[in-house]
Amino acid sequence: KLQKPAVLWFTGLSGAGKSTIANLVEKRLNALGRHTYLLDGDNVRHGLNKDLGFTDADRVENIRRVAEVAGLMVDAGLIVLVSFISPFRAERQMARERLETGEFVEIFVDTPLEVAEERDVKGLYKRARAGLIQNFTGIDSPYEPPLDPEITIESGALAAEAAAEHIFAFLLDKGYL
Ligand code: GGZ
Repeated sequence: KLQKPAVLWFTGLSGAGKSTIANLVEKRLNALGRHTYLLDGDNVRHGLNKDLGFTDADRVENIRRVAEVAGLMVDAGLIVLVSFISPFRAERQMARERLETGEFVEIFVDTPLEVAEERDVKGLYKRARAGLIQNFTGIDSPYEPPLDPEITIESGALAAEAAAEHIFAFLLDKGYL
């Protein structure tokens, strides 16, 4: 293989900074000539998964399909960046088990609820608090933090660029690049 395929699986609350960091990491990988694909709500929830909402059952199915697609892309040799809340340990574990040892890099974007809610870039937390959105992660739907992620980003403290740098350094150090 010309490059070592892998899934960089970003998990964390809405507004934690997953997609911002994933985009920066992808740019760095592309600058090295690595072929990548970034799976996120924008390109999956409007198409493949447009039949799914935010009940527990729908999130489980959302992540199951995302894990399958990420696995197929790894079979094709890509470095796949996955950016979903992916709130449940069991489905993240399923995604890990779909792959070979070392191919799954779990990145916990550990932004506290208070910080994400304070930022509230899209006003979703405010709407959830007002009861206008149901099953909102961190408000009335659970988030199960990873117990043993490969990387933890405390993005309350670390700016997105620094977080991307940290992840890139990990990939270099562990022989992914
Ligand atoms: C959580 C919701 C909800 C509810 C809409 N709960 O900040 P965003 O807007 O851009 O990211 C959130 C996104 C979460 O979708 P995921 O596919 O990542 O979730 S999961 O992995 O749990 O399936 C948010 C928006 O969708 N959003 N309603 N109720 N986030």
